[in-house]
Amino acid sequence: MLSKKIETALNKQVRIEAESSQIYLSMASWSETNGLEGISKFMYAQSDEERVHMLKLMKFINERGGHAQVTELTSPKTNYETFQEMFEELYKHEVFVSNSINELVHISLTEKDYASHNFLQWYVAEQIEEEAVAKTILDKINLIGDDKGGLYLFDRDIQQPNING
Ligand code: OFO
Repeated sequence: MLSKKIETALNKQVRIEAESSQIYLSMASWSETNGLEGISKFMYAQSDEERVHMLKLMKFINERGGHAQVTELTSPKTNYETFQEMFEELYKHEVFVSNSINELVHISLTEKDYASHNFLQWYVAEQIEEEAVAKTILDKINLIGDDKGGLYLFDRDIQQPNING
C-alpha cells in the first residue's frame, strides 16, 4: 500500500510525464510545419515515449492501492525562434525531469517504501539515457549554428537509429 505522501509525489510525476509528452508533441508539430521531417518524427516518438512513462506510473500507483490522477496540464509553448532554441529547451526539460525523479527517489527512501524505490530505478536509468541523447543533439545543433545545409543533413541523420537510440 502506498503512503499518501508517496501517492501524491507519484501523481505529481504522472502530470510531469504527461506535460513532457505534450511539450514534445508541440515541438513535433512546430518542426513539421517548419519543414524538418526527421526532427519532427524524432519529436513525435519522444512524445509517445513520455506517454508510456506516464502510463507505467499510473499502473504502478493503481496496483499498489492508490489512485492515479488525470489532471489538467499546462499548455506547452507552440513556437520557437530557432531549432537551437527548441533543442535547448528539450535538454533543460530533461534535466528538470531528472531532478524530479531524484526527488521522488529521495521521498521513497525517507518513507521506507522500497517497492517504490525499486520501481523508480527504471526511471533513473531512463533519464540518464534521455539526458545524454538530448545533450548530444544539442551539441550537434550548436555546432551547426545557422548553417542551413548542416541543419538539412542533421534532419536526415536524426532518422538513423544510432543518434536517437
Ligand atoms: Fe523524458 O521524461 Fe519521462 O521519464
